Amino acid sequence: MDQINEEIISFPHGFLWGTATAAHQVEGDNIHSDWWSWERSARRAQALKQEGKNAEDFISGHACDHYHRFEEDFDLVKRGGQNAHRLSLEWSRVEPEEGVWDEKEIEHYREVLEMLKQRGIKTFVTLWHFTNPQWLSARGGWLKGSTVNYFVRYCEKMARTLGDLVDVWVTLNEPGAYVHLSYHWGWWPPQKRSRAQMCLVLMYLACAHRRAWKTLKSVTRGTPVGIAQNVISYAAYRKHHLWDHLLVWMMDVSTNHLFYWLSGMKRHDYLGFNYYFRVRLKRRRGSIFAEQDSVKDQGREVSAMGWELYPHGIFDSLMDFADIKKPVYILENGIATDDDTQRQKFIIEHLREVYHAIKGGVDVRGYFHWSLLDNFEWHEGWRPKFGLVAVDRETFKRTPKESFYLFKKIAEENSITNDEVQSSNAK
Ligand code: IFM
Repeated sequence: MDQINEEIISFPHGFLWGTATAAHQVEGDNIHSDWWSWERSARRAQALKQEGKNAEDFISGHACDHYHRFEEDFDLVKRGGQNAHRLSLEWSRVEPEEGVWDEKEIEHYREVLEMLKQRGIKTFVTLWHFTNPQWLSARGGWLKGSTVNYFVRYCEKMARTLGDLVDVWVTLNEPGAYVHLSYHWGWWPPQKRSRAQMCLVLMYLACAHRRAWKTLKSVTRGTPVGIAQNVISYAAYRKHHLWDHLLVWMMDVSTNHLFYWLSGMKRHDYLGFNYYFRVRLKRRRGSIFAEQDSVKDQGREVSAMGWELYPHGIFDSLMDFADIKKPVYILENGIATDDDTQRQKFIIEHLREVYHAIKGGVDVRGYFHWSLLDNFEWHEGWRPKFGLVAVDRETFKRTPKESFYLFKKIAEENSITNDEVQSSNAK
């Protein structure tokens, strides 16, 4: 990698600039996935009714129709100066029934990846991004050890049929976030609320990654394999409160580091990070557990998700892993907002911090903004807008936002000018 130029914020030669998406959030009509059936379940409908919400706003439906419009979307990627793209394969499409491969869908993904290759765009392919085939959920999903075998079989099939078109494999997306949302807080299918089940699922996911790594390496030798790990920046609410600091340490270890320990650092060719926010922790009154400080009430800048914006957190998270001498990719970083000026500021401020981490010795090789398109944000539905490109919910027309052009300029120049930094400071 080249030297960093100190005068302007310029990134190493060969740096990858891209956007990330996930199949269920953009493709549309993933009728064989557990999310598809959950979105339509009586339990979900009842809960939304009680909250006074319109069920239609929480159904993925045709999503962004990316399944049919991927060519147009990849033209946008190219036009946007991006040289890499991260997408996910939908397991339930390629294996809609246990052991039955849908060759037409595999062919579809070949076309998708070829389309990127033809445009000279590097392909980062996620094998599992939260959704499971319905048949797998019916057998107990990730609470069952047999799921690990099914997952490895699926990975092997994908490696044999698509491996020649993949530059980087991402086995799992945010295993830590998934176990919390699906097995601890019970917000996502299968809506369990059990710490014991959460730990069990995390163990199986770690085992799945370890075995998938071996399999992928044996089929597609030179292709790097890793995960997309959700990293959170934690801070103690009270500066001199030992217990708050202990909680910060415990949360940091259990969410940011534990999965690497369980799966073994040797089984990660690179570190893939998804960074969004900071969490401030304090000890809950009369309990040994942590309570999250409510930032919204304290005038701090938050996104439409209620997440505290804290650009310096991406630097802290990167530096925390600086001793592990591996290539690093920021596989997701983005903001849900209706205010595109806020998004532009977010991009500049976070990239500045990434630059400082590179200067500090972290081998960051690429940055993927979440997301290319305004897409389906899981249980939050269609309200949060994460995209550099707006999508009309009726016509699916794509309209690039100002932030799309800002990102294009940065990607094409591989740097951020002082003017851009100044104008983001003024915002
Ligand atoms: O939309 C999600 C994505 O699927 C995983 N990482 C966080 C994003 C924003 O919530």
